[in-house]
Amino acid sequence: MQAAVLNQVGDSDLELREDVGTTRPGPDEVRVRIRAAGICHSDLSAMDGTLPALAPGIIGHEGSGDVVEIGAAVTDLAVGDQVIISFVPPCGKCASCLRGEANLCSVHAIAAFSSPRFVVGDQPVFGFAGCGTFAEELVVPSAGAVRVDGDVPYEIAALIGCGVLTGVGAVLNTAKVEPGASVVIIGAGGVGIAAIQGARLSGATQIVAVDPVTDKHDLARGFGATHACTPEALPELIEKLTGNQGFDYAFEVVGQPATIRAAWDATRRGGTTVVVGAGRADATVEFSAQELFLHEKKLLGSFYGSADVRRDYRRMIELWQAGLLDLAGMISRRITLSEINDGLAGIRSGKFIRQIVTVD
Ligand code: CXF
Ligand code: ZN
Repeated sequence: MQAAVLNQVGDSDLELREDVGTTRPGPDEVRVRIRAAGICHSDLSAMDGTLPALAPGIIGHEGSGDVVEIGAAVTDLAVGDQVIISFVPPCGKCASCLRGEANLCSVHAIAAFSSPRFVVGDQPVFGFAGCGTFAEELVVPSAGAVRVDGDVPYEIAALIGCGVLTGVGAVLNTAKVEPGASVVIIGAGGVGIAAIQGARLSGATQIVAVDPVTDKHDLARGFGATHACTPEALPELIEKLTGNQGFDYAFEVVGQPATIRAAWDATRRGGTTVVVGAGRADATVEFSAQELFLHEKKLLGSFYGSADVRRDYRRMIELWQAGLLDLAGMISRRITLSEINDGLAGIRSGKFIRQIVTVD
């Protein structure tokens, strides 16, 4: 089959190969035919070493498709089921799952680094984050393929698998933004736009989108931002909208020290800063010992929207069906697997928020 292979971390392009295969599904695994995959900024982060990825590897962690084979012990999925791929398959039994923090289940995430599920020739190849959706097929634990009931286009389902749930979940699950709140969102890519939509859903009355790419300002307004500005213009807007108090909530959706610090500085005393962006392991952010206690701000991390995919994929679909989430509007363009490098360039330049790789 066809798949886009990262030969070495640091490569700026993926190699499209025709000689890629999957392993046979183990007892608790399924093989999925991918029909749509979204390109997320984290795919670039896997390629440039910001996020841990093994090479050679198949990149892509947002996707939807059909189950084509099930392992002997799989009882809750059948061949023909439409599924969304999850990069955190909840094991259901570990301490995190039992405490209701399924997004923090690391059982399958750790295993993904020791069990390659692709082959190129006779070489084992890993899928990024245990997935590898830039391929015609992949094998994942059954908990990493969540059934979609009803009529949901593959591309809409794919978006829910990472960007939408990460952004909307950060607002609804992690921060629990309340009606009337003031919110600033730093970074208006796919996850940032999803967070803007989450803030609108929450009834926030001030939603400020911050992005250096001015083309994204009108786009952000279309999804519910009440104001949009460049990072340089943010201090002026903090003054104008909050009388220099700062916002109730600041979401950082970039993953860099400067933007994390900017989100913190844009948060009012007693307010909440939420770090959604996926940063480097060796990048550090400075806070003074005094400001941490004196301003009583809450600093929250948000991983995968603090979500439980078994509950929240359905919730996102229902919000979309009710017309409360605009997911089709998030799709900047559709490409094929053979155009993947152009798609990656489109994310690198900040030109597109989400592109869908369609696989027939
Ligand atoms: C990332 C987080 C690290 C694993 C891959 C997905 N989140 C959003 O893109
Ligand atoms: Zn992602």
